[in-house]
Amino acid sequence: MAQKTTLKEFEAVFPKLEEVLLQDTQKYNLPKEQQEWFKKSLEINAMGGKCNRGMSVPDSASLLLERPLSDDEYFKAATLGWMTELLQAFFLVSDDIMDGSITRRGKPCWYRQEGVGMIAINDAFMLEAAIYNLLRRYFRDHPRYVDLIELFHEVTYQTELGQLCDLLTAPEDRVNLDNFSMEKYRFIVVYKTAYYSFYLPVALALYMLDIATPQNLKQAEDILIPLGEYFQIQDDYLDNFGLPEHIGKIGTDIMDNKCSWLVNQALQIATPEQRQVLEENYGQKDKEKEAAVKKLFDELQLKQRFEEFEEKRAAEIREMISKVDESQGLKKTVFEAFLAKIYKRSK
Ligand code: DMA
Ligand code: MG
Ligand code: MG
Ligand code: MG
Repeated sequence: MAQKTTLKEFEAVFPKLEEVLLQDTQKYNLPKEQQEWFKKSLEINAMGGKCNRGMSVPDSASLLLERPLSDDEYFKAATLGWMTELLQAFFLVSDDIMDGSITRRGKPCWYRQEGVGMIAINDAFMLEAAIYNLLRRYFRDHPRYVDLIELFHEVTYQTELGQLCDLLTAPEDRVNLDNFSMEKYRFIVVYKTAYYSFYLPVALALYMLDIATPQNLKQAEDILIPLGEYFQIQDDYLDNFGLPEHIGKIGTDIMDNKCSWLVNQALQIATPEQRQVLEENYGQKDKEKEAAVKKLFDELQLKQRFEEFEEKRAAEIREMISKVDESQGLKKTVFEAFLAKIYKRSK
Protein backbone atom coordinates (compact mmCIF):
# COMPACT_ATOMS: atom_id res chain seq x y z
CA MET A 1 0.00 0.00 0.00
CA ALA A 2 1.09 3.50 -0.80
CA GLN A 3 1.67 6.07 1.92
CA LYS A 4 0.60 9.70 1.78
CA THR A 5 2.99 12.36 3.04
CA THR A 6 1.90 15.05 5.48
CA LEU A 7 2.80 18.72 5.29
CA LYS A 8 4.70 18.29 8.55
CA GLU A 9 6.88 15.47 7.20
CA PHE A 10 7.44 17.33 3.96
CA GLU A 11 8.36 20.58 5.70
CA ALA A 12 10.76 18.70 7.96
CA VAL A 13 13.02 18.11 4.92
CA PHE A 14 13.37 21.81 4.16
CA PRO A 15 15.90 22.82 6.89
CA LYS A 16 18.41 20.29 5.56
CA LEU A 17 18.10 21.66 2.02
CA GLU A 18 18.33 25.21 3.27
CA GLU A 19 21.51 24.34 5.17
CA VAL A 20 23.03 22.78 2.04
CA LEU A 21 22.16 25.84 -0.05
CA LEU A 22 23.64 28.21 2.50
CA GLN A 23 26.77 26.13 2.95
CA ASP A 24 27.22 26.21 -0.79
CA THR A 25 27.40 30.03 -0.77
CA GLN A 26 30.46 29.79 1.48
CA LYS A 27 32.57 28.43 -1.34
CA TYR A 28 32.16 31.86 -2.91
CA ASN A 29 32.84 33.58 0.43
CA LEU A 30 29.43 35.22 0.32
CA PRO A 31 29.42 37.69 3.25
CA LYS A 32 27.34 36.76 6.29
CA GLU A 33 24.81 39.55 5.79
CA GLN A 34 23.97 38.35 2.27
CA GLN A 35 23.78 34.74 3.45
CA GLU A 36 21.17 35.90 5.96
CA TRP A 37 19.26 37.67 3.19
CA PHE A 38 19.21 34.53 1.05
CA LYS A 39 18.08 32.48 4.06
CA LYS A 40 15.19 34.84 4.67
CA SER A 41 14.19 34.85 1.00
CA LEU A 42 14.23 31.03 0.95
CA GLU A 43 12.14 30.78 4.10
CA ILE A 44 9.57 33.37 3.16
CA ASN A 45 9.20 32.48 -0.49
CA ALA A 46 9.64 28.71 -0.61
CA MET A 47 7.95 27.89 2.72
CA GLY A 48 4.44 28.71 3.92
CA GLY A 49 2.38 27.50 0.97
CA LYS A 50 0.07 24.50 0.72
CA CYS A 51 2.96 22.52 -0.86
CA ASN A 52 0.50 20.58 -3.03
CA ARG A 53 2.98 20.48 -5.90
CA GLY A 54 5.92 19.53 -3.74
CA MET A 55 4.14 16.83 -1.77
CA SER A 56 2.81 15.24 -4.92
CA VAL A 57 6.32 14.06 -5.86
CA PRO A 58 6.70 11.66 -2.87
CA ASP A 59 2.97 10.84 -3.05
CA SER A 60 3.20 9.96 -6.75
CA ALA A 61 6.38 7.92 -6.20
CA SER A 62 4.71 5.92 -3.43
CA LEU A 63 1.56 5.37 -5.53
CA LEU A 64 3.68 4.23 -8.49
CA LEU A 65 5.56 1.74 -6.30
CA GLU A 66 2.39 0.74 -4.40
CA ARG A 67 4.32 0.77 -1.14
CA PRO A 68 5.66 3.30 1.36
CA LEU A 69 9.00 4.88 0.41
CA SER A 70 12.17 3.99 2.30
CA ASP A 71 13.74 6.86 4.24
CA ASP A 72 16.26 7.44 1.49
CA GLU A 73 13.58 7.33 -1.24
CA TYR A 74 11.41 9.71 0.75
CA PHE A 75 14.25 12.17 1.18
CA LYS A 76 15.07 12.09 -2.54
CA ALA A 77 11.43 12.45 -3.60
CA ALA A 78 10.80 15.25 -1.10
CA THR A 79 13.95 17.00 -2.33
CA LEU A 80 12.59 16.90 -5.88
CA GLY A 81 9.31 18.12 -4.39
CA TRP A 82 11.08 21.05 -2.78
CA MET A 83 12.65 21.88 -6.14
CA THR A 84 9.15 22.25 -7.59
CA GLU A 85 8.34 24.52 -4.65
CA LEU A 86 11.49 26.56 -5.39
CA LEU A 87 10.42 26.82 -9.01
CA GLN A 88 7.00 27.95 -7.84
CA ALA A 89 8.62 30.50 -5.46
CA PHE A 90 10.70 31.86 -8.37
CA PHE A 91 7.55 32.25 -10.48
CA LEU A 92 5.43 33.74 -7.69
CA VAL A 93 7.97 36.38 -6.66
CA SER A 94 8.17 37.53 -10.28
CA ASP A 95 4.46 37.08 -10.98
CA ASP A 96 3.51 39.31 -8.06
CA ILE A 97 5.77 42.09 -9.31
CA MET A 98 4.40 41.81 -12.86
CA ASP A 99 0.78 41.57 -11.67
CA GLY A 100 1.22 44.38 -9.12
CA SER A 101 -0.23 42.11 -6.45
CA ILE A 102 -0.62 43.10 -2.81
CA THR A 103 -0.61 39.94 -0.72
CA ARG A 104 0.53 36.34 -1.06
CA ARG A 105 -0.08 33.58 1.47
CA GLY A 106 -1.72 36.12 3.76
CA LYS A 107 1.33 38.42 3.93
CA PRO A 108 2.57 41.29 1.78
CA CYS A 109 4.13 40.02 -1.46
CA TRP A 110 7.92 39.68 -1.12
CA TYR A 111 8.66 42.73 -3.29
CA ARG A 112 6.43 44.78 -1.00
CA GLN A 113 8.17 43.74 2.20
CA GLU A 114 10.37 46.16 4.15
CA GLY A 115 13.66 46.84 2.38
CA VAL A 116 13.06 44.40 -0.48
CA GLY A 117 11.56 46.23 -3.50
CA MET A 118 13.21 45.36 -6.79
CA ILE A 119 15.90 43.25 -5.08
CA ALA A 120 13.10 40.69 -5.31
CA ILE A 121 14.02 40.24 -8.98
CA ASN A 122 17.48 38.97 -8.08
CA ASP A 123 15.97 36.91 -5.26
CA ALA A 124 13.72 35.22 -7.81
CA PHE A 125 16.76 34.29 -9.92
CA MET A 126 18.47 32.87 -6.83
CA LEU A 127 15.44 30.74 -5.99
CA GLU A 128 15.68 29.30 -9.50
CA ALA A 129 19.43 28.71 -9.14
CA ALA A 130 18.77 26.79 -5.92
CA ILE A 131 16.99 24.10 -7.95
CA TYR A 132 20.09 23.28 -9.97
CA ASN A 133 22.34 23.42 -6.91
CA LEU A 134 20.23 20.81 -5.18
CA LEU A 135 19.94 18.71 -8.32
CA ARG A 136 23.70 18.58 -8.68
CA ARG A 137 24.22 17.87 -5.02
CA TYR A 138 21.75 14.99 -4.77
CA PHE A 139 21.23 13.64 -8.29
CA ARG A 140 24.54 14.01 -10.08
CA ASP A 141 25.02 10.25 -10.08
CA HIS A 142 21.40 9.43 -10.86
CA PRO A 143 21.01 7.64 -14.23
CA ARG A 144 18.41 10.24 -15.29
CA TYR A 145 20.32 13.34 -14.11
CA VAL A 146 20.38 14.93 -17.56
CA ASP A 147 16.68 14.19 -18.07
CA LEU A 148 15.91 15.85 -14.73
CA ILE A 149 17.85 18.98 -15.66
CA GLU A 150 16.26 19.13 -19.09
CA LEU A 151 12.82 18.64 -17.57
CA PHE A 152 13.26 21.60 -15.21
CA HIS A 153 14.61 23.74 -18.04
CA GLU A 154 11.80 22.87 -20.42
CA VAL A 155 9.03 23.30 -17.87
CA THR A 156 10.51 26.65 -16.82
CA TYR A 157 10.54 27.77 -20.43
CA GLN A 158 6.97 26.60 -20.98
CA THR A 159 5.84 28.58 -17.93
CA GLU A 160 7.62 31.67 -19.23
CA LEU A 161 5.88 31.30 -22.61
CA GLY A 162 2.56 31.19 -20.74
CA GLN A 163 3.45 34.23 -18.63
CA LEU A 164 4.48 36.11 -21.78
CA CYS A 165 1.11 35.46 -23.37
CA ASP A 166 -0.70 36.26 -20.08
CA LEU A 167 1.06 39.62 -19.84
CA LEU A 168 0.83 40.63 -23.50
CA THR A 169 -2.87 39.80 -23.56
CA ALA A 170 -3.37 42.17 -20.60
CA PRO A 171 -1.82 45.50 -21.65
CA GLU A 172 -2.22 48.25 -19.04
CA ASP A 173 -4.67 51.03 -19.93
CA ARG A 174 -5.37 49.61 -23.38
CA VAL A 175 -8.49 47.54 -22.96
CA ASN A 176 -9.51 45.66 -26.06
CA LEU A 177 -11.96 42.90 -25.32
CA ASP A 178 -11.48 41.53 -28.85
CA ASN A 179 -8.04 40.41 -27.69
CA PHE A 180 -9.60 37.77 -25.47
CA SER A 181 -10.75 34.34 -26.60
CA MET A 182 -11.02 30.89 -25.11
CA GLU A 183 -8.31 29.67 -27.53
CA LYS A 184 -5.87 32.24 -26.22
CA TYR A 185 -7.04 31.49 -22.70
CA ARG A 186 -6.29 27.81 -23.13
CA PHE A 187 -2.75 28.52 -24.34
CA ILE A 188 -2.08 30.87 -21.42
CA VAL A 189 -3.22 28.51 -18.68
CA VAL A 190 -1.78 25.32 -20.10
CA TYR A 191 1.65 26.91 -20.33
CA LYS A 192 1.71 29.26 -17.34
CA THR A 193 0.26 26.73 -14.88
CA ALA A 194 -0.45 23.18 -16.02
CA TYR A 195 3.07 22.07 -16.97
CA TYR A 196 4.86 23.15 -13.83
CA SER A 197 2.03 22.44 -11.38
CA PHE A 198 0.80 19.08 -12.65
CA TYR A 199 3.02 17.48 -15.28
CA LEU A 200 6.30 18.32 -13.53
CA PRO A 201 5.72 16.50 -10.20
CA VAL A 202 4.64 13.27 -11.92
CA ALA A 203 7.43 13.40 -14.49
CA LEU A 204 9.90 13.92 -11.62
CA ALA A 205 8.55 10.85 -9.80
CA LEU A 206 8.83 8.77 -13.00
CA TYR A 207 12.42 9.89 -13.61
CA MET A 208 13.42 9.42 -9.98
CA LEU A 209 12.19 5.82 -10.06
CA ASP A 210 13.85 5.44 -13.46
CA ILE A 211 10.66 4.13 -15.03
CA ALA A 212 9.95 7.10 -17.32
CA THR A 213 9.39 6.24 -20.98
CA PRO A 214 8.24 8.50 -23.82
CA GLN A 215 4.95 6.57 -23.68
CA ASN A 216 4.14 6.97 -20.00
CA LEU A 217 5.30 10.60 -19.98
CA LYS A 218 2.91 11.31 -22.85
CA GLN A 219 0.09 9.41 -21.12
CA ALA A 220 0.66 11.44 -17.95
CA GLU A 221 0.75 14.69 -19.90
CA ASP A 222 -2.55 13.89 -21.65
CA ILE A 223 -4.38 13.82 -18.32
CA LEU A 224 -2.35 16.28 -16.26
CA ILE A 225 -2.63 19.15 -18.73
CA PRO A 226 -6.48 19.22 -18.71
CA LEU A 227 -6.29 18.83 -14.93
CA GLY A 228 -3.95 21.82 -14.72
CA GLU A 229 -6.21 23.85 -16.98
CA TYR A 230 -9.09 23.10 -14.61
CA PHE A 231 -6.91 24.17 -11.66
CA GLN A 232 -6.14 27.56 -13.23
CA ILE A 233 -9.82 28.08 -14.04
CA GLN A 234 -10.44 27.57 -10.30
CA ASP A 235 -7.68 30.11 -9.59
CA ASP A 236 -9.40 32.64 -11.87
CA TYR A 237 -12.75 31.89 -10.27
CA LEU A 238 -11.29 32.35 -6.77
CA ASP A 239 -9.58 35.59 -7.82
CA ASN A 240 -13.08 37.12 -7.95
CA PHE A 241 -15.30 34.83 -5.88
CA GLY A 242 -12.83 33.57 -3.24
CA LEU A 243 -12.30 35.19 0.14
CA PRO A 244 -8.92 36.94 0.49
CA GLU A 245 -8.65 35.63 4.10
CA HIS A 246 -9.10 32.17 2.70
CA ILE A 247 -7.01 32.22 -0.46
CA GLY A 248 -4.25 34.35 1.11
CA LYS A 249 -4.21 36.83 -1.77
CA ILE A 250 -6.26 39.74 -3.04
CA GLY A 251 -7.60 39.28 -6.56
CA THR A 252 -6.18 41.61 -9.20
CA ASP A 253 -7.42 40.06 -12.47
CA ILE A 254 -10.14 42.63 -13.26
CA MET A 255 -7.93 45.68 -12.66
CA ASP A 256 -5.01 43.93 -14.37
CA ASN A 257 -7.05 43.49 -17.57
CA LYS A 258 -6.42 39.71 -17.45
CA CYS A 259 -7.71 37.30 -20.06
CA SER A 260 -9.30 35.28 -17.26
CA TRP A 261 -11.84 32.48 -17.48
CA LEU A 262 -14.51 34.76 -16.01
CA VAL A 263 -14.18 37.57 -18.53
CA ASN A 264 -14.14 35.08 -21.40
CA GLN A 265 -17.34 33.50 -20.11
CA ALA A 266 -18.90 36.93 -19.65
CA LEU A 267 -18.07 37.83 -23.25
CA GLN A 268 -19.76 34.66 -24.49
CA ILE A 269 -23.11 35.50 -22.87
CA ALA A 270 -23.18 39.28 -22.47
CA THR A 271 -25.86 41.38 -24.20
CA PRO A 272 -24.52 44.40 -26.13
CA GLU A 273 -25.37 46.57 -23.08
CA GLN A 274 -23.50 44.27 -20.73
CA ARG A 275 -20.54 44.19 -23.09
CA GLN A 276 -20.55 47.96 -22.93
CA VAL A 277 -20.26 47.78 -19.13
CA LEU A 278 -17.17 45.62 -19.60
CA GLU A 279 -15.72 47.98 -22.23
CA GLU A 280 -16.05 50.88 -19.84
CA ASN A 281 -14.93 49.23 -16.61
CA TYR A 282 -12.60 46.28 -17.23
CA GLY A 283 -8.84 46.57 -16.87
CA GLN A 284 -8.60 49.88 -15.03
CA LYS A 285 -6.95 50.63 -11.71
CA ASP A 286 -10.14 52.02 -10.20
CA LYS A 287 -12.02 50.39 -7.31
CA GLU A 288 -15.45 51.56 -8.51
CA LYS A 289 -14.91 50.28 -12.01
CA GLU A 290 -13.74 46.98 -10.58
CA ALA A 291 -16.93 46.84 -8.48
CA ALA A 292 -19.04 47.44 -11.60
CA VAL A 293 -17.39 44.44 -13.28
CA LYS A 294 -17.90 42.31 -10.17
CA LYS A 295 -21.56 43.28 -10.19
CA LEU A 296 -21.85 42.27 -13.83
CA PHE A 297 -20.18 38.91 -13.10
CA ASP A 298 -22.87 38.33 -10.46
CA GLU A 299 -25.67 39.32 -12.85
CA LEU A 300 -24.31 36.92 -15.44
CA GLN A 301 -24.34 34.18 -12.78
CA LEU A 302 -20.74 33.26 -13.38
CA LYS A 303 -20.57 31.53 -10.01
CA GLN A 304 -23.21 29.04 -11.14
CA ARG A 305 -21.60 28.76 -14.55
CA PHE A 306 -18.30 27.88 -12.90
CA GLU A 307 -19.93 25.27 -10.67
CA GLU A 308 -21.47 23.61 -13.73
CA PHE A 309 -18.14 23.71 -15.50
CA GLU A 310 -16.44 22.16 -12.48
CA GLU A 311 -18.82 19.18 -12.40
CA LYS A 312 -18.45 18.62 -16.12
CA ARG A 313 -14.67 18.86 -16.14
CA ALA A 314 -14.26 16.63 -13.07
CA ALA A 315 -16.45 13.98 -14.73
CA GLU A 316 -14.40 14.18 -17.95
CA ILE A 317 -11.18 13.78 -16.03
CA ARG A 318 -12.55 10.83 -14.05
CA GLU A 319 -13.44 9.26 -17.40
CA MET A 320 -9.91 9.82 -18.74
CA ILE A 321 -8.41 8.34 -15.58
CA SER A 322 -10.58 5.24 -15.86
CA LYS A 323 -9.05 4.61 -19.30
CA VAL A 324 -5.40 4.79 -18.20
CA ASP A 325 -3.46 1.79 -19.45
CA GLU A 326 -1.49 0.71 -16.39
CA SER A 327 0.76 -1.63 -18.38
CA GLN A 328 2.97 1.40 -19.17
CA GLY A 329 4.00 1.77 -15.51
CA LEU A 330 1.49 4.47 -14.53
CA LYS A 331 -1.19 4.03 -11.88
CA LYS A 332 -4.68 5.50 -11.93
CA THR A 333 -4.30 6.39 -8.27
CA VAL A 334 -1.63 8.98 -9.16
CA PHE A 335 -4.21 10.99 -11.11
CA GLU A 336 -7.03 10.30 -8.67
CA ALA A 337 -4.90 11.81 -5.91
CA PHE A 338 -4.44 15.03 -7.92
CA LEU A 339 -8.12 15.31 -8.72
CA ALA A 340 -9.13 14.66 -5.10
CA LYS A 341 -6.80 17.46 -3.95
CA ILE A 342 -8.28 20.10 -6.22
CA TYR A 343 -11.93 19.11 -6.74
CA LYS A 344 -14.10 21.89 -5.23
CA ARG A 345 -11.13 23.54 -3.58
CA SER A 346 -11.82 26.88 -1.93
CA LYS A 347 -8.15 27.94 -1.62
C1 DMA B 1 -0.27 31.91 -12.13
O1 DMA B 1 -0.88 33.03 -12.62
C2 DMA B 1 0.95 31.54 -12.90
C3 DMA B 1 2.21 31.59 -12.42
C4 DMA B 1 3.33 31.12 -13.27
C5 DMA B 1 2.58 32.11 -11.06
P1 DMA B 1 -1.67 34.05 -11.65
O2 DMA B 1 -1.06 35.39 -11.79
O3 DMA B 1 -3.13 33.89 -11.87
O4 DMA B 1 -1.31 33.49 -10.18
P2 DMA B 1 -1.79 34.17 -8.84
O5 DMA B 1 -3.29 34.25 -8.89
O6 DMA B 1 -1.33 33.21 -7.76
O7 DMA B 1 -1.11 35.49 -8.76
MG1 MG C 1 -0.59 36.78 -10.25
MG1 MG D 1 0.06 36.35 -13.26
MG1 MG E 1 -4.70 34.18 -10.32
